[in-house]
Amino acid sequence: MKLFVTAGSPYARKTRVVLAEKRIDCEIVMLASLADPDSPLPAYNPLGKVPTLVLDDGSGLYDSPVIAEYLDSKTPVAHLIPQAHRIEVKRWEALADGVCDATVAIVMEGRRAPEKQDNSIVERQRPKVERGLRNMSQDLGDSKWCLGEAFTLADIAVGCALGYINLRMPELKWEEQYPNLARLHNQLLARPSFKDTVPPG
Ligand SMILES: N[C@@H](CCC(=O)N[C@@H](CS)C(=O)NCC(=O)O)C(=O)O
Repeated sequence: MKLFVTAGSPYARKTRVVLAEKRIDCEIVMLASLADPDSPLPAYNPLGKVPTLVLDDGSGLYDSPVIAEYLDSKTPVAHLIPQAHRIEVKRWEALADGVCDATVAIVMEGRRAPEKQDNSIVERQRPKVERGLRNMSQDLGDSKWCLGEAFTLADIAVGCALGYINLRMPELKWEEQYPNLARLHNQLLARPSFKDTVPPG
């Protein structure tokens, strides 16, 4: 198997963390740019996005929730989507990924030429990030992990979203507002799977 990623993608980071937690061997192909006209991605994923997992039979698998679930089903080591809590875990993942989607939209708008930027996009996306963080904090409460005592894909998805916000919107200073999310993030950063995949500044 090989996994196409970029260093900054929070969705790709989620799948890299899953690989590490599950101790699954996989070649990581780090792409420098997603705009390369000779990108290898469309051969495996018509959407041309990372992450894309290429299976041993040459077929492509995407997107990150599908890859994470596939990898989790491959080995019983460190079960990350407990069957009894599957929908709960997927709901956390959808929230975390949605926060990343809104953050990506803000970043992309900021990269357009100043005269082409549309502030209404930022105004629509920013509350999604803010409400998402508030919701994560409320649902986490005083629990050790998102689902209580068990470390799951929910924690991985939330940790990747928090790391991405730190990279792209450091002005949000969510750690001050939500100390329980900061505690969760620090717990995650103590794990090699997270430490080894911190997006470059
Ligand atoms: N929902 C997808 C989102 C993947 C995604 O949007 N990846 C971005 C990088 S952060 C990408 O590849 N963008 C390139 C493009 O849209 O052409 C997932 O969870 O895998």
